[in-house]
Amino acid sequence: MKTTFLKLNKQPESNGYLDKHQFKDEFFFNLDVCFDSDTYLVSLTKSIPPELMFNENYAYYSSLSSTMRKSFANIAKSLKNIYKPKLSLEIGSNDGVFMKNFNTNEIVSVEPCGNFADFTNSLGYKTYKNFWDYSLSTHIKNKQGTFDLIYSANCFSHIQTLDDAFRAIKNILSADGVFVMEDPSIQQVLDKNTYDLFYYAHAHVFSITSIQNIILKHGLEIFNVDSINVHGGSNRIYIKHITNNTHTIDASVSKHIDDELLCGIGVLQTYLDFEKRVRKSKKDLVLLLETLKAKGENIICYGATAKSSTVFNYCDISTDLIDCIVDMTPDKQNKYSPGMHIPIVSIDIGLTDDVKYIFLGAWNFKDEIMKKEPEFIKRGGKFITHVPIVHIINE
Ligand code: DWN
Repeated sequence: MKTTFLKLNKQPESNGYLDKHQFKDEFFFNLDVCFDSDTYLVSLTKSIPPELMFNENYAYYSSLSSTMRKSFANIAKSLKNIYKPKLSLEIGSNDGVFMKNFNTNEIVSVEPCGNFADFTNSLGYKTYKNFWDYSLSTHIKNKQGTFDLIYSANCFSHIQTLDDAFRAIKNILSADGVFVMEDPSIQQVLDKNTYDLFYYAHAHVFSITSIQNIILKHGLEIFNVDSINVHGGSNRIYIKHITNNTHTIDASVSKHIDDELLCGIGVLQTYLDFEKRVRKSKKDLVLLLETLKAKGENIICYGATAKSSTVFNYCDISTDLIDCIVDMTPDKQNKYSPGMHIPIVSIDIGLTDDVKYIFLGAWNFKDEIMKKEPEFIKRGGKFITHVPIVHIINE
């Protein structure tokens, strides 16, 4: 049974960076989050058509952050060494940040966003410009057979039709094959009060337990789990056919599931308590920003993120509190943030000497960002975050 436990009010499409003339056509939906007591899956109560979110204007480039480039290079090397795949498949290849660690004849990919699919195809890779589903898996299987390694990062949490998506994996994974998926962890969201992981692109935020509950129905099972420190805390989950005996089930699987159950991820009250913390986080953040603003301080946001779109639209934070958002993504610069229409500029333009406070819209890259701004810190600049509670980091 599904119970809505969090209402994040009217939210825009969180990756919808706008020009002024597009303000009038912007759409908003009530963003509600629910808990399914049968599967323990946490999902958006209602989603929006994927085509509205994942198309040729998608502006999130995975390779822009050195943290993520390193993370993908490391996992690509490790998977190649361990599994020695003849042919690999990546689902959700974005700008090729993972794929580029393979030769063009070693990997194919699926990417629905046309700008990115065209880019990796132009590099000589084979990228199917489609959404991942069972019919596409059959089409690819007929052309290229089954795959020894399938990898998907920050993609399955975006897929609304999970049963069809896992049925497609079952269909195209070779008998000894391994499917590795990595997505944000609901346990980390509960621990860190990171309600901003909920936005339209994120149809779900997974627990290991919920994934296991879903994939068992499709003849698949988890055999290993790594907790990884990206995107606020994610799980890297290794999945095989239940009928396969060459990959032994690691103790990490039961350990993670036991930990999750101990933390209450299977109990509605856990999420009702979380909702109370989210409401307090909103109150505390607005109060802090209003107090600083009343003292005449200049405050900007660092990172035009889907996450900060959720925060600003939930907390009703606009240019009265945040002067601008700085971001190194050219496709986002000189546009406006979704919903609150805060101007997005390059770091050089937005981070002026009179800026005293930076709100971390990309708190998941706190270390990388603080390392990049020593001058700001030296002149007494302060960073603000709401994770795990609202506070000034280098007070
Ligand atoms: O699931 C998703 C995750 C993987 O990425 C997507 N649906 C959308 C996106 O979510 P996000 O926008 O919250 O992701 P990030 O990775 O937190 O975005 C970081 C933003 O900050 C980028 O626009 C780049 C920018 N940035 C910057 O300007 N300077 C990042 C760093 C590290 C920097 O130094």
